Amino acid sequence: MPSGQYDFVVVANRLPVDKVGTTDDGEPLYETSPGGLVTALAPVMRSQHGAWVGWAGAPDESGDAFDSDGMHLVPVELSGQDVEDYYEGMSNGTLWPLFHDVIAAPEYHRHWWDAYVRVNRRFAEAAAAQADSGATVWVQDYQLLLVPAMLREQRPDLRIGFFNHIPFPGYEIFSQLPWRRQVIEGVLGSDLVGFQRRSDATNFLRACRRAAGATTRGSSVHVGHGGEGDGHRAVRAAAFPISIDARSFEELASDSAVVARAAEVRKELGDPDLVLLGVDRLDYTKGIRHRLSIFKELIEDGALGDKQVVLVQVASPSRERVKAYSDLRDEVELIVGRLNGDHGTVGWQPVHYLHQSFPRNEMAALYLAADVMLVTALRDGMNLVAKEYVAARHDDDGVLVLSEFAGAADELAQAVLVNPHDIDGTKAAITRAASMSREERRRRMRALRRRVKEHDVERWAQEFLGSLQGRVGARDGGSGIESGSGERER
Ligand code: GDG
Repeated sequence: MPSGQYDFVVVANRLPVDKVGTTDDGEPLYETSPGGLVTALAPVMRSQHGAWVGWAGAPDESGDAFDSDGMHLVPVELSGQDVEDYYEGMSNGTLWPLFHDVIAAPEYHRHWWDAYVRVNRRFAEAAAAQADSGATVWVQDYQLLLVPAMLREQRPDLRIGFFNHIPFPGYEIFSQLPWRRQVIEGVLGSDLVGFQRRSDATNFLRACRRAAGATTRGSSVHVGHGGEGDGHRAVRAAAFPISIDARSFEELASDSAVVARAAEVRKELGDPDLVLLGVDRLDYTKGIRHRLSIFKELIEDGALGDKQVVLVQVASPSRERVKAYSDLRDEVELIVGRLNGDHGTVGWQPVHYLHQSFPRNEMAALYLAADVMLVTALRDGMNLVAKEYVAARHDDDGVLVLSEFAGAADELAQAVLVNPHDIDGTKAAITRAASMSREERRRRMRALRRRVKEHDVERWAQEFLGSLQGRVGARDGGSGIESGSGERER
């Protein structure tokens, strides 16, 4: 059994860095890359001195493992064809839309699937080579659904956890996937499977019964047909809502330069009475089009009174080579152009659209400058932006308008919750947020901040890993509540 030297190995599609060039000595130059997963895991990795296995972000880039920011990083090479078929294709053209309730139509291509299997095996082999005997391996997200079983096959000594950052759909949707059984069996190579919401875990358990003919008991899935010690295992599926490094975000937003920048931002916007803010990757799941249409109606109705209002929409570039994303960009830019054209005046425009990525301190300044934060996702695993907004508001001010379809809605009950498909309801919610008394804003924000600060990313990781490590070698003791089986579809 080959074994490496790391007791804790994270396996994720991306390494937590981007190659931004080469030094004069020909050494690669890396920069920390943005994104939910990195934001969440980097602090945990640093404190545990583990290894991180992932793609460096550029095709055909081969390279040796290297250390960066206290982390041992192990690049997995992807060819241009792998990027097209495994990443842009199967991951972002099939699984992403399928798992987000088919907001965009998933495509099913056998050569994408073949590439997905091939690349997942590559990640599993790289992780197996890093992990010490009995190590804990934590596999991340929908690009690597097959890795747990591939890893277990090679290294039955490992503890394997899997965390799904995006929603897990209901079976009526999941069952579209031609490879549904293989995907479920891949994930079931884990000891523990984590989801953002309880409803995701419930959907997964049902898929285990229906697609793989497994028996479940409470939150456990029984794998294998033999008795105890005969290849029989219990896999647990449960919710572990991810969070942010709330303290460091609060500190950043308290920095006097950031506070001053927030005031400057409002000034640069023309000192409006009301600043609305949206911050998203430019993704069809985030409800940006719905938000813009709702904002347009609010302006046309005059529902916000005489207030001079601006909407700042940061739409950071994302997956631009996938057609649904380039189409979305065109649509959003058309809507913004029309809205500003129809309603702007010389010296004032209602929407400030920024198709750019900003440094973290600028994001914190934007959060501080916004009276109302709009998170109107149509489907979202968690949505870290909602939590960042709350963490940044050390002044106990600002109102969060939050879609009930974002995982964050399960925790952030004091936000103004909306169904973004309900145009009138969302308009009313924004109007209410805009006219909320200082006292109510403070009361709600304090409760939100308490929640986010107590349930930060460190706690998320501790709870997941604590639960995973507590389950080493566990065999099902039959202490569950309910059981289900025989639902298998042929
Ligand atoms: C997936 C799931 C889940 C965005 N633009 C800039 C920037 N960002 C940062 C935000 C935030 C992160 O990216 C986005 O996180 P989200 O959670 O909102 O969304 P996804 O990227 O879709 O993440 C999601 C997450 O995984 C974690 O499990 O919550 O549901 O879809 O941190 O601040 N950061 C900087 N500049 C930008 O322009 N610096």
